[in-house]
Amino acid sequence: MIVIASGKRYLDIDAYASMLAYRELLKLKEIEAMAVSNVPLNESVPPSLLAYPFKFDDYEVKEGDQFIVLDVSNKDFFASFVTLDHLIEIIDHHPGNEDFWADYTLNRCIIEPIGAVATILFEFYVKENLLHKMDKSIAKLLMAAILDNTLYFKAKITKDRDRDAYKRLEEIAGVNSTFVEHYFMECQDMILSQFEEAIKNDTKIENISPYLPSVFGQLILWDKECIQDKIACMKEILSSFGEDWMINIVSLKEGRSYLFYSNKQVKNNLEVLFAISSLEDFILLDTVWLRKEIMKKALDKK
Ligand SMILES: [Mn+2]
Repeated sequence: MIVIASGKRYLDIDAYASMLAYRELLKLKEIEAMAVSNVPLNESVPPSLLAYPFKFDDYEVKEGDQFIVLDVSNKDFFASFVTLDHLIEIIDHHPGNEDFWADYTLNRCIIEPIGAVATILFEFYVKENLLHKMDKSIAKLLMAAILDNTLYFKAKITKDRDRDAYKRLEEIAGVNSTFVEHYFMECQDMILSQFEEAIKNDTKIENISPYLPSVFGQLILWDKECIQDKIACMKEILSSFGEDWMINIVSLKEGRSYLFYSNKQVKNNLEVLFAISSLEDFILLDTVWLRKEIMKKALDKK
């Protein structure tokens, strides 16, 4: 049996959608395969997508099964049941492990900088000339994955291939532009319903640069307005991690990042880093910045 797998801690919509799309593609080619995971899904997979008629298989991995791994290429993070001896394929977009796999003989190993693995899966359907047979629900899952992993095409890793794939998937799914807001609002609702957990799960504590506090949180929202009455609560949660903190609130609808901070010292450092000054109790950036991009800017600053 061919088993399609992903990571070992949690799966996001890119892994989820790509695994199901790959299984369905193999089915169209009359190759039997199972999409298998034993870990939770994160808040990028909202209830309406889980209600689609495509789900993971209830399958127990057996001796001799072969593995295709998607959206992860660091072997230490592979699903626990994956064995390297029987690994046949890796499709990923996280850099860093290309050299390791260069020494392995796999049927296929694609690790490339692109917005989403879902885009690569879309391209597989095109290559196999089976796009006309793609189910509408699979198209919607892949669309959600591209939206999430490219942050609505605003993340710097986004390629034209992601935009092209999305456009063609939109036609197959037969949905209009409200899909975007609907998807991100549903993810936002999941974040709000477990607000403290969401902040804790996405806060990094690490000394990176004199320009940044060691506690650095991030929330990716559709509309920053939705946390207006939660700001005090958010500050309290972050203060529990340390005296100096900041949080990057991405507001996708506006295409901007809001930086909240613990005190004047942190504020001053951020104003120097971004060459900006603010009269508000936050710093408003004019585009979306991801935490990893802010970290890189701080590291590059002499
Ligand atoms: Mn991904």
